[in-house]
Amino acid sequence: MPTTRVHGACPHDCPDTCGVITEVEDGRAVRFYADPDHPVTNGWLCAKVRPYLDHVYHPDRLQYPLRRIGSKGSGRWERISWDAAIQEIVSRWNAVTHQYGPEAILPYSYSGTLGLVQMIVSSARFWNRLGASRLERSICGEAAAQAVIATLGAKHSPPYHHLEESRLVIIWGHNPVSTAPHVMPFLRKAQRKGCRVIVIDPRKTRSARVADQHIAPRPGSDGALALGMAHVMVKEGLHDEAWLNRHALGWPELRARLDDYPPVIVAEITGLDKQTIVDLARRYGSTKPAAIKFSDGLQRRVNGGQTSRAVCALPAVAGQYGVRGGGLFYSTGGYIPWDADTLERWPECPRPPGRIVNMCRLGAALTGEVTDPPIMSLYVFGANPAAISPHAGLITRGLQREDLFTVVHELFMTDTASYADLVLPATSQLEHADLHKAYGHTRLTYNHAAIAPLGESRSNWEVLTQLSCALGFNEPWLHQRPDEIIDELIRATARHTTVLDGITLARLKEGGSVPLAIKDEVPFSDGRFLTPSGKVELRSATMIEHGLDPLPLWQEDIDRTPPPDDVNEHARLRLVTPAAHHFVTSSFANHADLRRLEGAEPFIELHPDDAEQRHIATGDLVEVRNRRGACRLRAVVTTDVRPGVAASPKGYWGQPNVNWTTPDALADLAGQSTFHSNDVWVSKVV
Ligand SMILES: Nc1nc2c(c(=O)[nH]1)N[C@H]1C(S)=C(S)[C@@H](COP(=O)(O)OP(=O)(O)OC[C@H]3O[C@@H](n4cnc5c(=O)[nH]c(N)nc54)[C@H](O)[C@@H]3O)O[C@H]1N2
Ligand SMILES: Nc1nc2c(c(=O)[nH]1)N[C@H]1C(S)=C(S)[C@@H](COP(=O)(O)OP(=O)(O)OC[C@H]3O[C@@H](n4cnc5c(=O)[nH]c(N)nc54)[C@H](O)[C@@H]3O)O[C@H]1N2
Ligand code: SF4
Ligand SMILES: [Mo]
Repeated sequence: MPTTRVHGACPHDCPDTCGVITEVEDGRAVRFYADPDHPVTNGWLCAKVRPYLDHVYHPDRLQYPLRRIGSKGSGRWERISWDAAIQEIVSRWNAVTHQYGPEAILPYSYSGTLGLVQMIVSSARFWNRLGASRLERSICGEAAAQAVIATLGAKHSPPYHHLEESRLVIIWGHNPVSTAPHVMPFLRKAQRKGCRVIVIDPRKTRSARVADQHIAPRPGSDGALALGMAHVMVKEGLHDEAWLNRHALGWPELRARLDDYPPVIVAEITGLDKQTIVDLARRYGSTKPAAIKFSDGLQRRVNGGQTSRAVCALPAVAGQYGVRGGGLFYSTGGYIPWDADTLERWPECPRPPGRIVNMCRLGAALTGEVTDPPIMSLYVFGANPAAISPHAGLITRGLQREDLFTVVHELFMTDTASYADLVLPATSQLEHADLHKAYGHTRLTYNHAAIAPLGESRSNWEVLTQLSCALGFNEPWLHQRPDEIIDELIRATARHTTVLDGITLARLKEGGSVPLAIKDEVPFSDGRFLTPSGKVELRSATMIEHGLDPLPLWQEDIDRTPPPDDVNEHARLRLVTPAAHHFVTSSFANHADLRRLEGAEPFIELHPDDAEQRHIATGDLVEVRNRRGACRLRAVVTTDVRPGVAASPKGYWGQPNVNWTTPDALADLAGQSTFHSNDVWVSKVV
């Protein structure tokens, strides 16, 4: 039987965006593996995606549209046709629009796939034409992104392989072994050449285990740590005054601000030894090239914007921006600014951009915070908010509203889908075409559909084109095929950037990944930054516009929700809920094998001191709660977390999980989520 090899891209929310190959025999995918020619993927996939065919052919895949016949969440469904499903959506939406206007409809999508067509365009055009509410997409890393853009002008990171040339790498609030695995071979090579890797994280992560040093500050204290390091560097003359005078805006003011962060004070704030702080500063100030690598875990908290600003200032203080192997490794996501008009089509839409709803406050929005008009219909795709968005108990309450018409387009019967009125079956990455850029490297990868859609499943864009037909939206840009969209976006974007020079749809479709035409691999090596001043903006007018201090500073990271009435307020623990190793957010948590590897039951790590005070031992079932909600987890007693800090991976679903406790308060910047600013009370279930 002939075997076809089909090139594609891993669609999951991961900076590595691996190149993949699917082998198809007789219409069935039989083998799935890494593209050996992709220089970052380098022939291997992570533990999550290696068994991808189990995901594609999972027995629980939804195969046809379902309509609810019992009460919401009762799990009783009837099979209906696509025509009936589309007709029902259109008639319900017409009624909602007639009574409340189209802004009463809210699309909710995020990172089930990062594809250009199936996520980015599918989250924009159709909804703009409809005049629906817009979603503020701030659940993941907007505070860091806006901090980086305000300081440097763009999310332009050096490539991973430059880390090989670093002599010091500080991995700050980031866990690449799990979340960006293809960084690790480069780090290991650097370590073999004598580079020191330091991980700063309140818990001993997999990355901390393979580092040369692990520093565990109190959660939320990193802004003070960064400014304290700068304080020591200045005091000891380890900063680069000449570089700062030439390339930074606001250095004299920041320098004066650093007086507030002497090591004694920073030691108190961070819970670290004074000497640890001084040594870290000396090392960072005297080792070149020195890189700081951070991601988004650090900033998912109330002070996340200013914390990111403080970290972004350090490479300037050390004169390390524009240095090969030095600088800041955050994200390459800014290299392709997709042409906004082609993507969104606002100019051709009948209504101007309307109301925006912050995705981090979905529960509140569904239960009364958003009025005029209230949200009367929710359309979810590529997201699982009932399990993975903050204050999930409140979201669940919102989803139970009898007057809310909810459509969920999914591969699986997730916690969110289980409360829908209509569930629509979605294609997997092997069943649709798309284009993928990455946020960890600078290659574009075309994903060919390898197999026919399973059952009656349809891609996101296909469903939206069908809704366009049924609603009488005749604009050609709502009826293009994926390739036409990709082609048009590449051409339109190439008019205002040179990074797409020589890149065409045809070339992308040849298979494999195509590098962007980036002239200088070391961002900012010419000393020019993409900020309004052309300098590193240590003092930023943009921050003033956001209502923040124009200079980085540290403020206490507080969970403002009062404790439950019946607890000892001093017995609070700070719960961090980072990425699981074997899931991508809540995707894959329904795979028995991966779940077994992660821990068959959801668990919480507690320090022995905290466990003892609560008479908790490893294996005990504990209740984790606060005023927002509660969940039950298995205790794991370990010194991997600091005293006063608890940790539990995000992503488990099927029962109330950690997100029933996480806050829906917003951070200091960009409406960012604050999952980790979470105080909980933990007790043994007896
Ligand atoms: N395996 C796997 N990979 C993933 C994901 C996944 O769920 N699973 N998710 C993907 C997504 S959506 C994203 S955004 C990225 C995120 O990538 P990362 O940012 O690397 O992942 P997180 O685990 O969210 O956070 C990193 C670390 O921040 C630490 N942290 C929390 N608070 C603080 C603090 O106050 N100070 C310091 N110093 N550290 C702190 C946590 O303990 C955690 O170890 O990963 C992507 N990759
Ligand atoms: N406690 C805690 N919670 C967190 C975080 C944290 O650090 N702590 N991190 C947050 C972060 S960084 C992020 S990015 C969010 C991510 O949260 P989400 O974006 O909601 O991601 P997932 O939970 O993976 O849900 C994606 C869903 O999309 C479905 N899907 C996959 N492909 C497709 C497709 O092509 N079409 C359709 N229609 N569906 C598809 C999958 O089956 C899956 O159920 O989670 C956040 N939640
Ligand atoms: S999740 Fe990340 S590391 Fe794993 S295959 Fe996908 S892109 Fe590669
Ligand atoms: Mo994310």
